[in-house]
Amino acid sequence: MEKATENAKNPAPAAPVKLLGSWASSYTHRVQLALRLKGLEFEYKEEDLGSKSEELLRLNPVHKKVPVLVHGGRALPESVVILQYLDDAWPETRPLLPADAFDRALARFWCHFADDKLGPAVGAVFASTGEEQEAAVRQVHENLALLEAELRDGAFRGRRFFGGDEVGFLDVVLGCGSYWLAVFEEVTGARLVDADAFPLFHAWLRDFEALDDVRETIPAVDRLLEYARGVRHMLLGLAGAGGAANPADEAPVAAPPAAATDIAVDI
Ligand SMILES: N[C@@H](CCC(=O)N[C@@H](CS)C(=O)NCC(=O)O)C(=O)O
Repeated sequence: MEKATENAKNPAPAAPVKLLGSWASSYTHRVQLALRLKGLEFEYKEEDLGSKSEELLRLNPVHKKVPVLVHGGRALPESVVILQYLDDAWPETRPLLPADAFDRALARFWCHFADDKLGPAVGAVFASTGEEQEAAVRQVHENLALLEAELRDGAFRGRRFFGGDEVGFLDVVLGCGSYWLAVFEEVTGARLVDADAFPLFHAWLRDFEALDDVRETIPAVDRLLEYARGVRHMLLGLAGAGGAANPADEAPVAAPPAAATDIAVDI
């Protein structure tokens, strides 16, 4: 990632931590929440994703995205990679991953599910209308049903949080993203998290959102709503009346407002 400079040594745990992020980015929220849960001090730098800083482009030349964690001068991108690093670098302060090897692997598996299946399905609801949106809503429901089954009879049975009595790695990954569900419901009119259909998932999300660290991390719903309305308007404008199958393919000619395309595909 960064070149071999005087900084290219393993940072001491006490070395300063800085986070480059964006206020509406759920990936940024994952890292902010993990840092808060672990009680780690950090400096936050807000990025304008419509006009990325030279620092961001230098520190994340591969994806040019936030979040990027800088620890002792060394830079690390990708939210899930960062979360794992936080646990590796500060193992004593509130581990986020479970202690058991199999449970750790399962948490990682469901993180992939969140990023590869659930997130894109929710993004497709946000970026479409009509029949296309109905199909995307069905996909969200199928994915939520899978999680509900795990909470009811599977790996997470009987737990308040995916991590157990307290939130852990998977809660952070799934939770920072799931708060968009209510925002997208409001903006699109689609019903995504029906408490009758997904009672355990619904209860989990309610408990997660009530935590002080989470409330400190997630922006006010009014702000998210305003942002999401603007992005949806722009996406549907770009995509034409029916909406795009994959908004990422509808690359705008002009630079979009901050993170406009990401919210739809990557919430
Ligand atoms: N897989 C990455 C996704 C990060 C991502 O998509 N970040 C968005 C903001 S939500 C971004 O920086 N987008 C700017 C761009 O694509 O130009 C992660 O988990 O960190």
